[in-house]
Amino acid sequence: AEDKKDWFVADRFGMFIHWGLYALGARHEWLKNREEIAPEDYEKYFEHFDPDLYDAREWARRAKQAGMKYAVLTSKHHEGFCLWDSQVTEYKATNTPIGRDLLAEYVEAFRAEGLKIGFYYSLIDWHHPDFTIDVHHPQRNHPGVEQLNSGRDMTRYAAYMRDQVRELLTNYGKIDIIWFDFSYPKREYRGLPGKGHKDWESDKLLALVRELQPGIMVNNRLDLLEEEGYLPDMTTPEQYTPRVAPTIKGQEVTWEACHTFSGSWGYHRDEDTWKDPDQLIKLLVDSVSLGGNLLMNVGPTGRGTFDERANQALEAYGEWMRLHG
Ligand code: JFZ
Repeated sequence: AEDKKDWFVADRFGMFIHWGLYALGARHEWLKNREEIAPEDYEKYFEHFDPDLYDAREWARRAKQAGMKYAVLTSKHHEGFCLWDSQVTEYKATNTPIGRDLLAEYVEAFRAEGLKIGFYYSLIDWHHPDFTIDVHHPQRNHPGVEQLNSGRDMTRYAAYMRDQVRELLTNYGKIDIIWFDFSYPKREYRGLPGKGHKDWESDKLLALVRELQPGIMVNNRLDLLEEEGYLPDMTTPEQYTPRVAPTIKGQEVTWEACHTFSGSWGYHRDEDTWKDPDQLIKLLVDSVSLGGNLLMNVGPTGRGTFDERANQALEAYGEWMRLHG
């Protein structure tokens, strides 16, 4: 029988794209956290976000020539900034100088090249006023952190996420993957709240996804518990490739490793850790030979282009794929 995973397992190779305001900082997508940047200082990236060279069709062509068959773009990363014209926030690309729904352009262009469409959506949000300040939040060391946290209400934030996911899975046609993301301590830590599936209301979020897009692939980062019988559509080892096929309760599972060209996911201009073509091709072969997928990340620049080093890496994949793919 045909399974909704068939295309995913057959396609094997996708492009991850981490793009947001952090591209302007050009030094890691976690810069707001790492440097504990105050909201008013981070605001400059919003005010100057103007990716004048963004051409989604060129991204799609480059992905396709590399042999990639699907893509996953950050609709919203931890910073909270939305690439689409969300009706439930002002913190979105349409309110920046570029003034366009950048996600819509991505969907159209990648679909036109015949690639499947995925959205990454962060459960973490360092901008939303109801998202409680925890140990990874940029304001964790604010002297008035307790006061800042009083009145914040994660149930309102969870409802906001459902509103956004409803937009994402209603307004852009058939979506093939939704890639949720969180990586937080679950329990209270240093007096700051922990976070887990109860805070995200992951069960409701998943039910909504299933209702809106019955055929979609959902990854495993909702903190839903495999011990309690939850089986994700795929598991997602990150920045490492398993040496044996991963299992849950003894069963082999559908899986996708994700890797970066250098180290960070967002554009990082000065990183010296770019992998060479041999390393990149090995990552693909290692995943595929163990029955897994590879989601290879590109972090476009603040002007909306792929860095020359990313283009070279993608071309190396393309050359190899044309001979061996
Ligand atoms: C997360 C993000 O924080 C990061 O910025 C990027 O988007 C990446 C793809 O995902 O980072 C994680 C998520 C999960 C784990 C580690 C880092 N994990 O499960 O070990």
